[in-house]
Formats: sequence, C-alpha cells, structure tokens
Amino acid sequence: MSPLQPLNKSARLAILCYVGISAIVFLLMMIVGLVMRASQAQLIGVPPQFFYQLMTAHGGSMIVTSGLAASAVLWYFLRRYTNLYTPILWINLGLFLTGVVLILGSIFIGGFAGAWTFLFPLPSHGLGIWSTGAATAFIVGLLLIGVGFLIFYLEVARAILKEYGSIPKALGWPQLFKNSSDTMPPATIVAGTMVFIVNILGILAGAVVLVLILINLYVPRFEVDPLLTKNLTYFFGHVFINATIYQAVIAVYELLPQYTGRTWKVNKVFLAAWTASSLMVMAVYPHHLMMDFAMPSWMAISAQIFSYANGIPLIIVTAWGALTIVHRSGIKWDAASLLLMIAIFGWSAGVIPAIIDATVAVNKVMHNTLWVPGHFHFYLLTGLVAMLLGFMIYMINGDDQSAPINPNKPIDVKPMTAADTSAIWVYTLGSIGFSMMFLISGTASVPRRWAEHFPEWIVYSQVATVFGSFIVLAMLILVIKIVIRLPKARTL
Ligand code: HEM
Ligand SMILES: [Cu+2]
Repeated sequence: MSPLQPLNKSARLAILCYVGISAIVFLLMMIVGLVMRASQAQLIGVPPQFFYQLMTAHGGSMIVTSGLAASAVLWYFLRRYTNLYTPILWINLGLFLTGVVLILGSIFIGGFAGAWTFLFPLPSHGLGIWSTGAATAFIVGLLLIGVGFLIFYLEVARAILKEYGSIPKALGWPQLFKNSSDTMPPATIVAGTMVFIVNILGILAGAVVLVLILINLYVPRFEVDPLLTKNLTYFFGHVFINATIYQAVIAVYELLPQYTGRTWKVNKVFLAAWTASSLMVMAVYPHHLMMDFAMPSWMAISAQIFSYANGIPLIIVTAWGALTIVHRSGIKWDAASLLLMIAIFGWSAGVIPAIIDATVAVNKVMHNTLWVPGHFHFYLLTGLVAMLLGFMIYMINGDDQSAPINPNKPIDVKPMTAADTSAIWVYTLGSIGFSMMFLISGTASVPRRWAEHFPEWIVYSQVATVFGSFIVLAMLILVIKIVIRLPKARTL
C-alpha cells in the first residue's frame, strides 16, 4: 500500500471541526445531565416542564453528537484505504449545524419536550405546552441531520465499493465462505461496510417516520399507525446509536497496532462476527417494543435471542484481539491507548445489563425504570465516549505531521501527565459509579423519565449526582486540553 498521506487541507479542517464541536457539546450536555440528576436529587430546583426540555435536549444532542464524532473516526481511517470526496464532510456538517439550531430553538424557544424519540402522537399532543410549529422545527431539524448523515454514508458506500468491488468482498465473504486465498479486507473496511449498510437503512426508516409525523401534524386526517411509527422510530434509533460504537471501535483496530508495532489480524472469526452482527443489529430492535402487547410474540422472542447473540461475538473478537495485540508487546501507555483499553472493558461490561434488559421476562418489569438509562449510560460513557476521547487524544498527542507511520515500529508516545492520569481514572470511576446508580435505582423500581422523585428514591439520585460531578470535572480537563491542542492535531 502507498505510504500514508496526511488528510488534505479542507478535510483536515472539517475533521477538526467535527472533533472540536463534539468534544464541547459532550461536555455541555453532560452538565445538562448533571443538572437533571441533581434536580431529581432535590439538590437544585428545576421546574418539571423545564426538566423535560432538558431531557429532550440532552438525549437528542448526545445521540447526534455521538454520530458526528463517530463519523469523524470512520472518515479519518477509511481514507487510508479509499478515495473519499471531501465536500461531503462539509455538507454533512452544514446540515448537522442547521438541524441542531432548529432543534435547540424548538426546545428552548418553542418549549418542545417530547423526548428525542419523538414518539407518535406526542409531537401533535403538546397540550398547550408546545405548538405545532415547535414540533415541526424539532422534526425538520432531525430530518436535516438525517439527510446529512445519509449523504455521508452513501459516500462511504461509494468509496468502499469502488475500491473493493462489492459488499460481499468488502465483508470478506470469499475468504470466509469459499476459502479464497485473497488477502483479507482490513478491519476498517469490514466495519465501515457493516456501518454503511445498517445506517443507510436505519436513517431511511427514520426519515420515513419523520415525514409521516410531519404530514400528520398538518393533516390530522392523514392517519398514521402508532405501532408502525414506533417500530420505525426504534429501528432507526437503535441502529443509529449502535452504529456509533461500530465506527468508534475502528480507532481500536487502527491505533493499537500503531502503539504496538503489530498488525491487527483479520481472521475468519473476525469476519464471521462482523457479518453476523450486520444482520443481527437490525433484527434486535424489537427489544424496545417488548411492552407492546400488540406486537407479534415471535418478534419479541427473536429479539431476545438475537440480542443475546448479537453483541457478544463482536465484543469477544475485539477484546481478544486487543488483549493479544497488547500482550507482551512492550506497549508504552499514553492517555489515548489507555482510554481505548478502558473503552473495550466498558463496552463489554455495559453489554451485560443490556442483555438482561433484552430478556422478555425481565423487560416486563424493568422496562420503564432507570435500569434502561443505566445500561446505556454504562456503555456510552465507559465504552463509546471513552473510545472517542481516546481517538481525540491520539490526534492531539502528536504534532509531527511528516513522520510516516511504520507498521513494524511503534509510534512515539507522549508520556502521561499527572493531570491526564487522574482525569482518565476519575472519568472512568465516575462513569461506572454514575451508571451503577441508575442500575441500582432500576432494581428499586424507580421509573425513568420522571422529573420528580419520591423521598425514598432521593438518596440514589444524590449519590449519582456526586459521581456525575466527577465525570463532568474530568471531562472538563480532557476537553480543554483537546480543544486547545486541536489546531496542531495530527491528521496523518
Ligand atoms: C455526566 C454525564 C451524564 C449525566 C450526568 C447524564 C444524566 C442523564 C439523566 C439524569 C437522564 C435522565 C434519566 C431519567 O430520569 O430517565 C439522562 C438520559 C439520557 N442520557 Fe445521559 N447523562 C450523561 C451522559 C450521557 C452520554 C455520554 C450520553 C450519550 C452518548 C447520554 C445519553 C442519554 C440519553 C439518550 C438519555 C435518554 C433521554 C430520554 O429518556 O429521552 N448521556 N442522562
Ligand atoms: Cu436497542
């Protein structure tokens, strides 16, 4: 392969914008999350109506920002193997920012507080709290963001297919099923292919449901089937947020080799796990609809089975791959590689409560409790965000643009400062503690999405608030460092 070329000027600037914006929004929305938890803890007073506005802003912004940061990881590494067309990065960013302005306007000016899941018929039932106009701004904003990402993943698809010929080839099926002796596709290509398949389908489903709701807002006679819209919404939401992890993990596949001077071995087990997950990640979404008795029971049952089967193989090949590549490699740890290893732990551990929740018998009891935010905050904070932070710190930890990356020799690492080490561990322990408090609250049947908590529950929220402030503090240190050093980031 030709030696690595740095990102071109325009792509570099775009990627730096993606990273800088995501880091800042993550921090701001964590502060919003802390305000919500502190208000459930009755440490501060937030009027209930405002709580639901904050909840809508927090959930929505976190999801789309995870998408933005993850897409930067995908692009950053994918262009090492394919020719990507830079203007797409800018079009996506433009639509993203326009959408975010509309969404924030709908929430904080229009009072929209129907949660990021915009479940039908909530947008049209503001009960005087929000108007049709506010709901429209929210839906159109989300639609614009969706269109931006759709264009982005279509470009990813085009670039991969141009280089690798077909989806089966990019997923390594000839090697997997026909014992072809062709060289294996790189891990980044396999992951990128799975992501563009599921995300294009997921975003299309999201666009369809948003348009249906939009028409219904203005033409109520245009009746929409509530169960169908719920299926489309959760297919989109589930796939989109899961795909962020599948993009962020590319940083693990690409960077651990750079830190160890070894290659990430793509083998048949790796290919099989990714192919299986490509299908299963789409088949498991009904685990969000287990409470809906009108759903056919075979869907709930298959969702349970696939939920067990889906995440695990991928995590095992990743965790196993990471441990073997690091083992006796003489790796010199820095903030980035440490965060990537922590993230693998966080992702693996976070899947356990997720799988428990995807069990029909458990879900019937736990579904609307804080168990649910508990499982996803676990793998989003200690898994996804830790991976993204690892990637960002890798970028800012090397200012040498010209030194080529030698696959057989580890890159030079910057030793960790005391501030790095403490921020990383405070972030990690804070995240585990914070998520555990949601899980514990869930087992005590504390409902999710309640602005006001009963006195018996308040102690959970108070402990959680302490952990939450640890996260915010550590994040503040890391984000300041990332933003300050970003202009000199390495974009090789
Ligand atoms: C300091 C870190 C964070 C804090 C303190 C925090 C706090 C909260 C709180 C209090 C809720 C409402 C729970 C309820 O009563 O139902 C919530 C919901 C949520 N959070 Fe976070 N969070 C944090 C980080 C994150 C991150 C990093 C993400 C995603 C990457 C995220 C995504 C979400 C989502 C999707 C919801 C659901 C909103 C809904 O139910 O509509 N949070 N968070
Ligand atoms: Cu799901």
